[in-house]
Amino acid sequence: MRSADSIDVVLADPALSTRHREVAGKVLNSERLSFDDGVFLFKEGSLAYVGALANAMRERKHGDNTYFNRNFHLEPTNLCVYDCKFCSYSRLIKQRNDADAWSFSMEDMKNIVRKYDGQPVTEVHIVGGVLPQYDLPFYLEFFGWIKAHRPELHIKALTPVEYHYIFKKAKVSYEDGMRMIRDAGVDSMPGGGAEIFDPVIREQIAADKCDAEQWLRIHEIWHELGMRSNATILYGHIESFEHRVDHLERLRQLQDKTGGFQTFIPLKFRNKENQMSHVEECSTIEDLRNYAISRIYLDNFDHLKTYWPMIGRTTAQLALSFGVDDLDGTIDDTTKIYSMAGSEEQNPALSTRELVDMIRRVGRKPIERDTLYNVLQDYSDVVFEEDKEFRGYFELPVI
Ligand code: V47
Ligand code: SF4
Repeated sequence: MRSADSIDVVLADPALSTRHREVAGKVLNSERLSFDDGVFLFKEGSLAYVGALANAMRERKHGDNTYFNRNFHLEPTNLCVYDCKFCSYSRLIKQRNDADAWSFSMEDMKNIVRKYDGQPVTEVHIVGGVLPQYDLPFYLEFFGWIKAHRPELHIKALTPVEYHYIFKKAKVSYEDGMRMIRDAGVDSMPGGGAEIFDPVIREQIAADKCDAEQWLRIHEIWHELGMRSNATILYGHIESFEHRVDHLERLRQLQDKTGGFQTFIPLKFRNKENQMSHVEECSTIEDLRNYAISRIYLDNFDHLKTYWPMIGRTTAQLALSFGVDDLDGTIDDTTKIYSMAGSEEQNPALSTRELVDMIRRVGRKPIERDTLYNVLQDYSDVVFEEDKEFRGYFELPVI
């Protein structure tokens, strides 16, 4: 159902309150929602209601375009000096599971990059645990090596959590450190480490790493250098709806100031192999509501991404009708953080054909992008070799 039809159905409900109509009117007239509107949506917005509004906004911004890229992930280590309660890499969890610990050497990391020589990937996503040996000189050397080895490969690397740690250790300011990282070849920053900005909740789940102000400041400096980054939220654990809106509000304010964020990625809390296993995971309905309200509230973010290995392919497809316009990537993966935490996909890798197929099956238009959202290829009319003999199912074009 297209957005115009679904909104008509929702607004035709005579039981819809005046407040629901007022908030819907704001969204449909491209007016900004207040903090209270955001909380209202979380508390009183049914899936159909927030979904119809988010879909309208998604289609206003992107039509049916659904973006993906071809990337690989590199995690230097799954050991960490920090002790985030939700994380299977935390030092306390790792002491119990020494057998599956790894820490790659410089040469190991170069070999992982070399493995993709000649393959059509456009991005390497580098993020992992925090350890003293992965310091500023180590990363400057590694980034410089990647750029010399494969200059066109986009390096999306490290979060304010790592940067805060390595700059402090090297005794350099955030400003100088970010300039050094940029000059060494880092092209953009992924969105991790944001978790929940509220200090009380952050203290309980991610006590000792960089705080909200430091996370936001590092992104701000990066944007001031003319660079782009992403943002995330870790939701569905012990936070309240007010905490979620507070998180979105802080991001929206920084985006007003710098315009440097490209995409927002809600990350669903998973409860395996961590110190929060007693906390129940939220439902798929809550996942979709959270995507939708994020889309509606973050009016100054161009893109909303679902990270399919974490949420699973089916929910990722559903999310494309609840505000999401980006499916991340083919993600040939050495990543373990999500599979250990109980994500839907244990060996996350999808071919381009499979990703394109996932998007087409729900009636959207697959567009391959680079990390900065330049369009590389529109797959609307592309017929893959494997599909030539195959006729007769769902939205795949009849050949
Ligand atoms: O910050 C750790 C999360 C994040 C769990 O920018 C968990 O394109 C859920 O930020 N349950 C890192 N989440 C990953 C990340 C990311 C992923 C994909 C794309 C991009 C991008 C960024 O992973 C951490 C943390 O919030 N995480 N443990 C867990 N148990
Ligand atoms: Fe370390 Fe990041 Fe895990 Fe926290 S979330 S323990 S900083 S790897």
